[in-house]
Amino acid sequence: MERDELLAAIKDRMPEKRYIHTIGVTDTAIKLAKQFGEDPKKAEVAAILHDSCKYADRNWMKQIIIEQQMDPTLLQYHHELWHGPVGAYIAKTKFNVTDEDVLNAIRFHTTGRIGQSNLEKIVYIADMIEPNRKFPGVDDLRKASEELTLHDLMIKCITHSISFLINKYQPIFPDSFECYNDLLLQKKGQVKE
Ligand code: DGI
Ligand code: FE
Ligand code: FE
Repeated sequence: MERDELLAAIKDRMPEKRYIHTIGVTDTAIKLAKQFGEDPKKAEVAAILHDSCKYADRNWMKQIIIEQQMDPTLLQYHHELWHGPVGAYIAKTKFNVTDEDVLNAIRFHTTGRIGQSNLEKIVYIADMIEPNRKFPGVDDLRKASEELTLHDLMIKCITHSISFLINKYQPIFPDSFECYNDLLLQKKGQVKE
């Protein structure tokens, strides 16, 4: 499916504000993909579909997680974490997305994970820094997006997310910690000691 067709299909699944966020994420993801030498078409599809299940019924999502044998740990954590994995399932079954990298970018856009691809990083970052986002520190992240490597930018973004949750005494999903550790360990591997 093409951009306009996909956008029309997701528009009914969310309030206006979320649709505007989705367009912001899409444009930012395309820009980052071009900047970091990744496929802008893949970034576009993943970004358009990333929040398609943000407003899906909680019990229905729970059922999909169980039926599709997704990570059962998800059910122990906040239901906010379910719309990524369930969104990837809908991307595959309803929107006929077959590219595993695109599906993973949707699946892990909220938490990140160990061994993220560049496309996964791009969608995670675009979701945080798109122009409609307003939170303390977002301008610093936007500025960093013009200066840092994709790897260092991802470190900065996931550090911000984890710190934010820790400051609110929220549990952190294991994939997020694993993502953070993995990024830092990879970096350490590059440094000569
Ligand atoms: O869907 P968006 O709002 O565009 O952004 P998102 O998919 O990154 O979801 C953000 C929400 O998910 C936000 O309320 C924080 C929450 N979240 C992200 N990672 C974790 C988390 N909540 C918990 N409890 N644990 C996490 O690891
Ligand atoms: Fe999301
Ligand atoms: Fe989002």
